[in-house]
Amino acid sequence: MNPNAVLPLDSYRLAQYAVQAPCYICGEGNTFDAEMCRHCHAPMALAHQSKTQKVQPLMLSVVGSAGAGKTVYLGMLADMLSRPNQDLQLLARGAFSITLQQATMAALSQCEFPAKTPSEPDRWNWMHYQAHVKGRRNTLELIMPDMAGEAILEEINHPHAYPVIRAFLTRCVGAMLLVDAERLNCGDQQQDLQTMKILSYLSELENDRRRGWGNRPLAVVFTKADQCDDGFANPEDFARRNSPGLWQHCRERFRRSRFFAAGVAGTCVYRRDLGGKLLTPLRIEPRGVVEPFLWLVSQFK
Ligand SMILES: Nc1nc2c(ncn2[C@@H]2O[C@H](COP(=O)(O)OP(=O)(O)OP(=O)(O)O)[C@@H](O)[C@H]2O)c(=O)[nH]1
Ligand SMILES: [Mg+2]
Ligand SMILES: [Zn+2]
Repeated sequence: MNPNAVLPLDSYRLAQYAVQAPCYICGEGNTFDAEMCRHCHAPMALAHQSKTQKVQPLMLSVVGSAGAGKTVYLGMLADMLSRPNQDLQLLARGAFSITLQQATMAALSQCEFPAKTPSEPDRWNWMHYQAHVKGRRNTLELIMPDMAGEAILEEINHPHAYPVIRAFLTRCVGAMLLVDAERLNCGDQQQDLQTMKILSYLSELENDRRRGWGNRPLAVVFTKADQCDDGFANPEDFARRNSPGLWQHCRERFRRSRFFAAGVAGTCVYRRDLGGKLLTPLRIEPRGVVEPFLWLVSQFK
């Protein structure tokens, strides 16, 4: 060993760990190199990206019970709006924002629906997009996660079970509430009750009348309307007849709510599979997908 050798000290590297990076969703501190927030599991890329931008991103949520069609809807919406020359064009920020679109379109192109969203928040897909709206000078920054319906209902039944859901829904400026029209049409009361639970949870999140959910825009979207044309004709009337609890809640507690109907698939058939019967879309015929989102975005001046 040479006693005169100069060894560089690496301990200065530890200094950067002393400065905490706040998570964009829950605000808690994390190390500068964390990939996901250790408190709520939201990607830390959201915090790093928003620090570099002048405009603060708007957070929009897509809520609904398990199997309501959130993943299919969001994946198709992202795909439709990523094409140029439209009233609203979305441009992904960060490769992670494209995963949901990629997985959904890959499944649909093979005549399959995408897999169920896992309940663990660290496995959710987050979408961070830059939105160019025709006739508008400034672009908008939007953040939308694809949350699992089971996790949403677990948080509602046991508040604080999923801190990321509570933190996100508290800070959101608007929401799309997806409701399974096919199940409602079959007289499934659970769908109505679960959506009423979601609305009650939202309205109790913030007491302030002006800032609370009663004053935030809410697009109620009847999904799978391709399976019951009734929904497309007049979504509000469909709500009044098939989901009276939801309709009443919206009228009384959500001043800025509007009803829509959407469908992604055309004809669907059941295919026998090892696990039993599997619903297979023979054709993809998106209808009414963009309208609720355009309305929601138009609510932010
Ligand atoms: N006919 C028809 N079926 C649909 C449509 N969208 C979804 N589905 C059916 O509904 C199922 C659930 O859709 P998802 O998008 O995975 O539902 P989700 O709300 O993300 O469910 P979780 O991930 O459990 O919260 C799909 O596997 C399809 O069988 C649609 O537009 N039309
Ligand atoms: Mg899903
Ligand atoms: Zn967090």
